[in-house]
Amino acid sequence: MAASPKAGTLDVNKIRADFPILDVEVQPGVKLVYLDSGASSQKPVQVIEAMDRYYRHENSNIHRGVHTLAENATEAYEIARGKVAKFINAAKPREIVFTRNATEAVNLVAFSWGRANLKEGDLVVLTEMEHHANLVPWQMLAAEKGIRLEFIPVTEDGLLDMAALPDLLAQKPKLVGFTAMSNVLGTITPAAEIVRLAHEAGALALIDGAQSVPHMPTDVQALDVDFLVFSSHKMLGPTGLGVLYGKLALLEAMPPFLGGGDMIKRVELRSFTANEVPQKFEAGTPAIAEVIGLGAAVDYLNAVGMDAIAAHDHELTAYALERLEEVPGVRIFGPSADHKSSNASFTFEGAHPHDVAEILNRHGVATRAGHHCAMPLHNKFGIPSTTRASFYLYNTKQEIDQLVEALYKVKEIFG
Ligand code: 7TS
Repeated sequence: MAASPKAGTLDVNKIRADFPILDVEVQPGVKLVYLDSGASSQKPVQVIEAMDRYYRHENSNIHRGVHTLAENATEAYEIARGKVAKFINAAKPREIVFTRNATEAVNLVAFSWGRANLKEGDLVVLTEMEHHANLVPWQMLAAEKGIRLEFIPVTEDGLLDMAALPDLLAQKPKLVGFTAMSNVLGTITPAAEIVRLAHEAGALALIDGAQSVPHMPTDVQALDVDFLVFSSHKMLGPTGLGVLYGKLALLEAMPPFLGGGDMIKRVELRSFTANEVPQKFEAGTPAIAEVIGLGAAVDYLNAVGMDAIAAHDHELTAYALERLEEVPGVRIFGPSADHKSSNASFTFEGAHPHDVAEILNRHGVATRAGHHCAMPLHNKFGIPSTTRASFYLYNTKQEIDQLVEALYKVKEIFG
């Protein structure tokens, strides 16, 4: 297990030893430089082993059996819920609902809370830097219910234009939904301030924490946020699992989202009574092994320390910006290092972002090219796509140097 060093001084070598995949040679003699954690993080042995142990020794369906395995599996699942609750400082484990991913968690809010509480003409405020996950569900609801959508603009330097917020809030929105960290620009948005202003205007606040929760400490009570969504797979946990945090009173007042087993107390042929929160929102057999894996991921992140991880990821980002700026033809998107973390998206003059990523890959450097599920944001900057390098606790400055060296090879090819 990784040591618990002071903030900003991670023992990265020790951490790297916990991630078997980092030793993979992507081609003979070319070791992986994984700079795509913004899409999905790698997994430490502690997570892999927790899931392996579960399948070898505890595997059973939960909440339904009286036999020992079923009881053990149920207990392990609920212990993991408690760990996730504590990780974001939720007041109660019941405020944690497990979903398939962050995307499904936003859909749950839109189609449970939104359908029940919004009517034609009601306003939902989002931002221009949202991932499609916090955009399309609201567009679908807008088509269904006739609600209106407005957007906090993004400035040229990749910040939210907070000066535009008062006018939007004066229109009395019912909900303000925004990302706490942009998956393209890396921008860290002023989450606590936006939540406070939303509440003053009588709106609820939803934070998309898919990028922020893995990279910085999160305290839902200090934020006073109403809903927070995030994904296990971006924070060292397995895929197929997301989290919706909601204030208990809100979750209790919301109708179910998906219907079926586990989410009911009683069923008649033509009617049902919904179960208590959170089971009300966890229809069917959940991702049991994945929840247990996420519990192990949370243990790992806590052992390293979220303050230390935040400091490390920020330091790498600042270093990456500094190094990328040296490369002629590279244009970096997003704010200065003071306002961002964990990723750097860029274009390269004369080379398509996909070609850049492809040449980087030849040198073992895994990045991502495309619109990163934020097409409106790319449109805003007048570009169809970018190449994105993203960083996490196991990355090093030396890997960023390798990225930059490989970019000079791109330059040789494209002039
Ligand atoms: N919100 C943000 C800010 C994200 O970055 C992502 C995934 C999601 C929501 C959706 O998460 P999911 O687990 O439901 O898919 N972002 C990315 C990315 O930037 N590249 O691949 C996935």
